[in-house]
Amino acid sequence: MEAHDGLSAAIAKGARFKGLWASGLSIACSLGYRDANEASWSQLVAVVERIVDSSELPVLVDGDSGFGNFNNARLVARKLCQRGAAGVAIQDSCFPKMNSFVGDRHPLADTDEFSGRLRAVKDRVADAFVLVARTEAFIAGHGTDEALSRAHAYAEAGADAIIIHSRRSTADEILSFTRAWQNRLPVVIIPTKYYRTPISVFHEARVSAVIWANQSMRAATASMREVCHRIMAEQSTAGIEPGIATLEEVFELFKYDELARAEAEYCGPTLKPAERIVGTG
Ligand code: SPV
Ligand code: MG
Repeated sequence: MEAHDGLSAAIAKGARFKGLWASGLSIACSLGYRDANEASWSQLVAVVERIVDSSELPVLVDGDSGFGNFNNARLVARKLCQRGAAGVAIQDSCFPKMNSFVGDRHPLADTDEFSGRLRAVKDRVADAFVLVARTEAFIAGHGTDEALSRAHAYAEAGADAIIIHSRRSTADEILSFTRAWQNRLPVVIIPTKYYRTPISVFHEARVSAVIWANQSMRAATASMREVCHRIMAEQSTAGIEPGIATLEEVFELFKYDELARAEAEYCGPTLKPAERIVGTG
């Protein structure tokens, strides 16, 4: 499940998702940027740290195209690894990338150059850190042959899994890829546009993981917009109160009760609150 901050990560965990996708699009939106490499790698790393901390789940990070060449890619991968991410996905786009659903200009990186980017990442991170190679071949308008030859090259370069992406409203490109790929490496998909395809079809195609890449961010956008417009129109929050999370729910999500218990344990029962703060006890 997509997460773009500590809150969305904690909510996804509460819904029993076992792993998170630190979505470039959703993180860019939450920071007020466009998904076109406007946010820096250090901003991404800072957000990922919050996602990791607040969920304690494995987090696969959308590393876009690696923020430049092999050197930028291995630097950001190492930083993500140090901050506790479980892996990174790097896509074969040129820098600056543009979101896969925007416009028709999605130039692909040279296959050998991109393979070098992957090898550089693999050589720089811990063995357990997962490297997912993502091909944008279909997004760039190529066919299954190009997607396959790239995926094979990325497998040779040391990728642990492949993301195959499509912007069609049906899964035909994805299924044509999985048929020919024969599961050489695990396949990960992002059915943002072909969401009508039942999950059983992906199981049959031996897809290993499905990323729901931006639905929390879009739900938040719709909800925040509605609430803001209604408060402005109604000049009151009475009407929207029943439809929004209570403060108690929010406090529960972030375990405020644990803080009270920790205070009792570590501050000592005899200390008055002011003494706890200045540490005179
Ligand atoms: C993201 O969530 O940022 C992704 C998926 O990369 S997509 O927006 O479909 O490119
Ligand atoms: Mg992205």
